[in-house]
Amino acid sequence: MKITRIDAIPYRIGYRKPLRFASGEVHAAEHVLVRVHTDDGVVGVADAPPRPFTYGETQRGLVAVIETIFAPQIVGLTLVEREVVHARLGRTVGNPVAKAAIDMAIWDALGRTLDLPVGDLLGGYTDRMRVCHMLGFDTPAAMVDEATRMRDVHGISVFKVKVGRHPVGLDTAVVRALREGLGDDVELYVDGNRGWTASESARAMAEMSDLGLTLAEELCPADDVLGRKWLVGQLDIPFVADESATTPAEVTREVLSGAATAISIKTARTGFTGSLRTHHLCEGLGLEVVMGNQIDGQLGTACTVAFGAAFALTSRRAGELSNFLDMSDDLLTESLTIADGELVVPSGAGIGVEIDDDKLAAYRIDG
Ligand code: MUC
Ligand code: MG
Repeated sequence: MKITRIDAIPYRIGYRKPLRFASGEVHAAEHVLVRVHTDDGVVGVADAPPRPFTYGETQRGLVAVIETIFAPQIVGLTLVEREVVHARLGRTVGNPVAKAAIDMAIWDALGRTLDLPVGDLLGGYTDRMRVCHMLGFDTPAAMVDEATRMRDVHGISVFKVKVGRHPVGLDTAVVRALREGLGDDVELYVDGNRGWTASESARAMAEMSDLGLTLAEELCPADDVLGRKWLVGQLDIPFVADESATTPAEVTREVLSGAATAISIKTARTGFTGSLRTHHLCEGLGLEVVMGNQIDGQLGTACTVAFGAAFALTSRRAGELSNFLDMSDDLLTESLTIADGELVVPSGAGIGVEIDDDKLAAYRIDG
């Protein structure tokens, strides 16, 4: 069970259509595949999707920090020394995605070594989650078309709508069109990625007050301390902290300061070990939780659903599990399938998925 090597392999897979939101846009999955090797010949894998517009990590930066800073501190430890790994990686303040991928690849290797799924090791609550699809910026007609296709083809009935544009009417028109086009049976919520001010957010939420929204996420920056508190205090639905609450300490600060009333857990940035801590904190504080999407491919989505299905609190709401459908291809030997609005946790050992060597060879960009 001793870790002998960690690989960081950059790869690129194009998107069929870009995903646009208030803080950036993604045209291709330019991610890093992390592999943890052990002296038993086991290989654990996880995906590291850099989000430069949010956390400052880049694909080249991920490879460099894993190879030169993190791997040398981890090689030689065993798979069960996960708290030692957590403490060593935690000396570095930033680089959440690099740390998360190493952590999850270690859990994958542990699950493979023990021949058990990581979801069972983590909590084993259920084997599936309802799926929420995230809709990026477009015209009202195009976004209604996409949501309708997701509902008709995959049975998805929960949608997170990206907002935060100017004028705010661009986005409120989309949400209204979605409600009118899809009817009252679908669940709709909004995510602003900090694009609006507190007062713009308040105006937009007032304009949409008849549309039955269930959550509002990061509409304005948490650093607008008093404005955000003023906004959150007047809403009658939970306000989700996503990029403002990426660690248990940030969750505590944001919630106690009135900047949020619900939390997005993303395994892509807290791995399994950090997500466990955030989950337990949210449970103790009585906060609602959403399993969020860092614009993950299938490997990242398999991690999200494995963690989300492991607990009652994280599996209660639909998880954001479908945006890999926009990718032109993926790395797995067997594709994840969303049917009847649900994604079942892959049942194999570890994260439960296998990397297709030919696909990796075709898409890796390190020569
Ligand atoms: C989200 O929930 O914000 C967009 C940027 C990012 O880092 O994650 C996505 C989705
Ligand atoms: Mg978000």
